[in-house]
Amino acid sequence: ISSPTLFQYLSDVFCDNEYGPNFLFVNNGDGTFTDVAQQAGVEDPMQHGRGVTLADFNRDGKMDIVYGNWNGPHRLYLQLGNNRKHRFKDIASQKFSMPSPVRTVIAADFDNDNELEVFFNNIAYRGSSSNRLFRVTRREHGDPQIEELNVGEAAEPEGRGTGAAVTDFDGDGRLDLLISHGESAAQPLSIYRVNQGSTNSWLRVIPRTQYGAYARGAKVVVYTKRSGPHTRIIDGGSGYLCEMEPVAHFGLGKDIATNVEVYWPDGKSIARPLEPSEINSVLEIRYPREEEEGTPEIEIECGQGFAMNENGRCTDKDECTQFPSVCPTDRPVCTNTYGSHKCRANKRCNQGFEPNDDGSACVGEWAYPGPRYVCFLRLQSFQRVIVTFSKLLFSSLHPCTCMTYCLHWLCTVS
Ligand SMILES: [Ca+2]
Ligand SMILES: [Ca+2]
Ligand SMILES: [Ca+2]
Ligand SMILES: [Ca+2]
Repeated sequence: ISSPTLFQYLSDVFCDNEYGPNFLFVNNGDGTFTDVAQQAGVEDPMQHGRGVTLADFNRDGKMDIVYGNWNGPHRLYLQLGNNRKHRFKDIASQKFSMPSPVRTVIAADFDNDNELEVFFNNIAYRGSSSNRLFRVTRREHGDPQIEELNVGEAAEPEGRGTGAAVTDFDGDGRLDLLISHGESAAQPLSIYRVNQGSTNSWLRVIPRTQYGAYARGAKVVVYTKRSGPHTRIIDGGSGYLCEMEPVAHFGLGKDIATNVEVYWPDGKSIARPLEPSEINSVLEIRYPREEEEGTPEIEIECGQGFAMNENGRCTDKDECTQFPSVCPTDRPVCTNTYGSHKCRANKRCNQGFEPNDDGSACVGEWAYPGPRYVCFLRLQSFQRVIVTFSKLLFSSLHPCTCMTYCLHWLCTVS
């Protein structure tokens, strides 16, 4: 899959390989590429990759990689690194990663609720194998949450699915799902429509090249009032044995889209505000003429946590630098985050831990909402460390049975 994965506009190449490690070729910008898959943690050398696609699940502007492995664990790699160091972390849940005879993988907002879904098309080649659907919900201070959804009739447990794609066939603003079958048995095509989210807003953006063709390799960012920036790639072909439409489809839920930015692979870019009349429509974006490239003449609203920079593009506001007294005196340590910032107490903690909000204890770096388990680690020296975990993380399991480093913890519900 070829797209601006690691940088603003240059196209990198990710190869989800069978029989051998994956490649992640970083575009050096001078016609050469360097494979950084191993350093980035996406080599996965023992698995056989099938469908792959890119999406920004946590809306931090960095593209994340999701792919299925043939009868192996499926991956959802969140991009963590910065411009110099590329690093990914697999956040796939147990259910999400469950091995299956997978073919195409699609990431799209099927119900236009603002959060992305991941669809796995499985082939029933030795007994039945249902297709599956997961919603990946962004969380402000934590990794996205993954939940399995009912895929309805599109489960096709006996389907010999070999490829799938999305587009809006009937023009109602909701993506429809097309699944092709064959290879090991002749079956007709199927097309599914989503029966949820009809009241949610949406926007479809089609960037063009200077010659009027679909701009493969372009990146489209839509800024919103409340849910931050939503990024889509017009990729050069994702899925498996198929290719997605060259359209950036945005589900907006009840949020309001304020402006759109498009980055072409040659470095050209454009930013312009969105009119309320343009919501729920298909927007064509021409390749910019010289004079259109600079700062837009009309004021752009970037939404909460973002501000317009000198180039007229929306960027994260560094609250810690811009407003040195943004944090209260009992939590004076400010850390800038994408679209927001964090304040914490001035307390020193061991690696992997951070002070809790009032600075009275060191807690694990995860911050989950909801009920919490308090775990005590009993070391030989009788040193006691407290860490809090959410119930979400453990679901029905005993809070300390599911994580290896938790084996020696004693837990109580706080
Ligand atoms: Ca991301
Ligand atoms: Ca959704
Ligand atoms: Ca539709
Ligand atoms: Ca910020």
